Amino acid sequence: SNQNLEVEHELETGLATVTLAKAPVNSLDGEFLTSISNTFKKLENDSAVKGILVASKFHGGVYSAGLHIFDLFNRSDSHVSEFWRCVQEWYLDVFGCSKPVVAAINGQAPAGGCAMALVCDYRVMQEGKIIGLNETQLGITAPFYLADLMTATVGARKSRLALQLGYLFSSQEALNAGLVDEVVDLDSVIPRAREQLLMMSKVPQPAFHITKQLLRGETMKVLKATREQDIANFRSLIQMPFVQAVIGKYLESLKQKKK
Ligand code: CO8
Repeated sequence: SNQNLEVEHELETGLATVTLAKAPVNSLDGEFLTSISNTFKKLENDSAVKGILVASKFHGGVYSAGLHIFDLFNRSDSHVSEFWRCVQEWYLDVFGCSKPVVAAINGQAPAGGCAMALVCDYRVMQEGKIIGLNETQLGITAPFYLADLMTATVGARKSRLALQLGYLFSSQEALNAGLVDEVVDLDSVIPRAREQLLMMSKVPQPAFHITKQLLRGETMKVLKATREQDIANFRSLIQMPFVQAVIGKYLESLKQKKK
């Protein structure tokens, strides 16, 4: 554990809780993504761990505000490339985790925050929050491994509309679309997520692991084979002056909101 990430182990059940604790909004910069990756690598290899719950320290506030936008604004090609490599690594380690993983979405979950929830096996969300892949609103796009996951989760038609518009769902809309599995009041988010995780952890684990691998292996294989191309695609989009201008405006609007 480091100060941005708390990991607790329940000895009797084998459940681990990963708490995202990077103030103020769990924005995912390269270092934070890497510490999440490394934590998942350890949990994957620890045979005492039977399941992983992912929650935010900012209970009732923000689950994760997504990628750290400052890593996308006015940065060198090499910075953007290395940052995107961390995003890929994070995806491979969390999406690729063979153990049951449940998201306790106890706050807002735009963009990468939604991605953090989508890579899990089950999602319990707090009522009255927002979730979605709003990338196009920032002038960028969700990579194929995230867009495909959205489609696999909510179906082709809803995914197409949501990705094109960069639509943010309310908790209730997310439930109706199947983007999350349950919507509950704040105090029930973590207990319900834990109950579901406990149930998943009791499925005979080799069967669980193989099934997860069966469902996710193809995406993993394609991403592993196309990492450099994916980085080059993202970098060339992000470095367009027009896109930089959109991101700059978006950062301005985040600041304006305060006044
Ligand atoms: N990165 C960096 N800083 C951020 C981010 C962010 N994503 N979001 C918020 N902050 C900062 C704010 O600027 C503010 O800073 P300061 O206090 O210095 O002014 C502070 O965090 C608190 O933010 P708010 O005052 O806005 O807090 P609220 O509780 O009112 O709102 C929200 C929280 C709803 C999360 C709101 O901040 C928000 O909408 N943020 C932007 C969310 C967003 O659009 N993120 C997109 C990032 S791009 C992305 O994630 C692409 C993913 C691609 C796929 C990756 C996986 C494969």
